[in-house]
Amino acid sequence: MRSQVVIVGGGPSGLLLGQLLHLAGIDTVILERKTRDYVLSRIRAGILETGLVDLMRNAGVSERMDKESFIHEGTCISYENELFAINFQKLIGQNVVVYGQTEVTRDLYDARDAVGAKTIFEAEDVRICDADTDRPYVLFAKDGAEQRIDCDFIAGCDGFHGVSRKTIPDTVRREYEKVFPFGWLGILSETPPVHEELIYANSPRGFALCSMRNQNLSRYYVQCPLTDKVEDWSDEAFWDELKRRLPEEVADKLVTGPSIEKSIAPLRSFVSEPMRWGRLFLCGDAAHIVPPTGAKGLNTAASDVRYLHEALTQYYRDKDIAGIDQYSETALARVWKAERFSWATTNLLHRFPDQTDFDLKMQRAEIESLHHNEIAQKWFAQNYVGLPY
Ligand code: RFL
Ligand code: PHB
Repeated sequence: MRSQVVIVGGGPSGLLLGQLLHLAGIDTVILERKTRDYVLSRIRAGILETGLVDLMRNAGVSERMDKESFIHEGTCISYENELFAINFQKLIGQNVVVYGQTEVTRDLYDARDAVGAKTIFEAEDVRICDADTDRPYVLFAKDGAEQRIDCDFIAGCDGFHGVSRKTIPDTVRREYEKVFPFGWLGILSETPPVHEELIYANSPRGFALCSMRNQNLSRYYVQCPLTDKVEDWSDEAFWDELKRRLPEEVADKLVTGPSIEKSIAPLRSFVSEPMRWGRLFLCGDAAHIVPPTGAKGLNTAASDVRYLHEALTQYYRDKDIAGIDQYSETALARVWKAERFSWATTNLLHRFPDQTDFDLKMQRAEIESLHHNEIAQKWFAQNYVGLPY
């Protein structure tokens, strides 16, 4: 088999890149380790920056998103019994969009089917070979038989646990990591959201987040110890804990119901440099992870996709390698800013096991400055809606 670009990983990064390259006349094969149903069963991001919304439109996959998504002009933060709003629209004239990652992924799979581009599911034991030469190829097993695809380039869009990053030799690759000493327990429930905007709650019992997918589908999270297991948490225990972390006026309005999904995610900041090695390019979670507090993971993956599809298009259309040569540096410059915002909001809103009284006072002073200081609010708003590409 031969393809101009092999994309390893059929998550949102790989699919969006595939669609944009297809529109530029560049052929791709996507190799996905799992089944399509499995990929679509993962409940993840819910907030899209305008940059990602625009990319979906450029990729011709925005029809359902434009109809079914919700525009949020701001977000709310609570501490102690106080709730305040940060209005992005008033502060900087921009919004974010509520539309689940599952829906983004579904729309992209449907679009890929419609154009007849090749996706191989349950591709096992993917190996990226000779990426540092002019003739790279990818080996994998499908139904027990080994297959080979020769290509010009490989896009490693296979997430944090994928093989692409590890293909870059240790002598070249440098990793930066911070593992947070807690996780997020999340549930999805067919109940109306407690508030029209998201609420990020700092409470003495730990962080909580009230989010949503639509008017009858809510997504809630509570900070929990890494030792907790999903089985330890009944729905009742979850709702009780959530209520205790919200201001009374909010907790009193919370509509509870059975969870339709419940999972625990660890929190981690991670960046691997460089994002290019020869003809291999890393994209999205394969190269970097953020704690979900700033809603930056999928959005940062999208900015990588934007840079990479432009670089590859420039290469094929104009025989110009400038974009390819600059990809790692350009992508990383934006990645580190998103890392900083995600790390800062995580520090601002969570309880840490070793936090001193002084640390708590600092946290409170910073939240108060977000509450009352327009410059602090503008900084938050600019980062939350997404820094320019
Ligand atoms: P993904 O989604 O992990 O997809 C990678 C794909 O690669 C496949 N794969 C392989 N395929 C072939 N061979 C191999 N060896 C392979 N190894 C892996 C996997 O099966 C998978 O299908 O990475 P991608 O595409 O880079 O997308 C990244 C996003 O999924 C991620 O950044 C976000 O979900 C993060 N995130 C959020 N991001 C936001 O922008 N806004 C949010 O509101 C937000 N909320 C969240 C989040 C992540 C969360 N969790 C669970 C980590 C909330 C949570 C709880
Ligand atoms: C979500 O809706 O899943 C969500 C929203 C905002 C975040 C993280 C997750 O910061």
